[in-house]
Amino acid sequence: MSQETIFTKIINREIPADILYEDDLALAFKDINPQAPFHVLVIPKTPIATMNDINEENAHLVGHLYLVAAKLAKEHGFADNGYRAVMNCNNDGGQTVYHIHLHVLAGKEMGWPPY
Ligand code: D5M
Repeated sequence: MSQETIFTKIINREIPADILYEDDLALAFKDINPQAPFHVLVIPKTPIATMNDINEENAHLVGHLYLVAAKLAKEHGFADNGYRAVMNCNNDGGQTVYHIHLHVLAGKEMGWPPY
């Protein structure tokens, strides 16, 4: 299942975003409602609605999101202190945009569990 969300508009530059990274497969931009000093979303350019829609054909894109997340965290100096990368799924997971995205949060010590 794939459907257009606000993130497709960001990929297509139809609405603005503070883009930090782009390659053929992924885009990373600052979250509009940051929950940490550094809060970036890493998304695949191919829309995948939820984690439930990850399959053998598109799983490589998810690995790529983690690669980009770690690259950005390292580049911004968070590798040693640490950071969090999280993907929310559906209502109980707190998902609001149905185009999968890895939240990359850093710059403060985070608690656990996340509620
Ligand atoms: O996270 C969805 C995230 O997407 C949430 O943290 C806000 C962010 N968001 C929504 N619209 C925008 C735009 N236009 N730019 C940047 N960030 C945005 P979820 O895990 O689905 O709750």
